[in-house]
Amino acid sequence: MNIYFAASIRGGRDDQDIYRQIIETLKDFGMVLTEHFGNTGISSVEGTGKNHAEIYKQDMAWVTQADVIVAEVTQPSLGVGYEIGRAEDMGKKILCLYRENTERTLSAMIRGNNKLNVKNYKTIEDIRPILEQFFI
Ligand code: 6K6
Repeated sequence: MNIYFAASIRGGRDDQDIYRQIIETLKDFGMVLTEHFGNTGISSVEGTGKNHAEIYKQDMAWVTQADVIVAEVTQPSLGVGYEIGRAEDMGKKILCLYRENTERTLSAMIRGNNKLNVKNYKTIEDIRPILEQFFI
């Protein structure tokens, strides 16, 4: 099971420790192609050595290769929204995880799309049961 984990980078890295913990849990369900997105060392401004075109090409290749997409959508991110839309068009199974005890409100383009599985969570402890249900 190839899993593409999508999460905000340029949209903001406030939740990076949560991303890291979700990725750790996801690894029990399959191979996480984007494990490095949980690195707490990634900032929203510094690059990783790859140019933008290389990042786009690599990420779209991984989305294509993935069996499922799991996106943390609490922090609004253009890149995550784009990946979700592309993955939907490819017919991928998509889980969107939204942390409900924040000031942020989820876009209607995600919340209102019945092709997506959108699940609210409060704490990291809520993630495993949500994943167990999704990966059945
Ligand atoms: C890291 C820090 C600054 O630049 C980087 C390297 N950038 C990226 N590396 C890999 N994937 C990226 C990068 N920027 C965006 N993405 C993809 O878009 C990831 O798959 C994320 O799921 C999503 C994040 O989009 P933004 O708009 O929040 O950056």
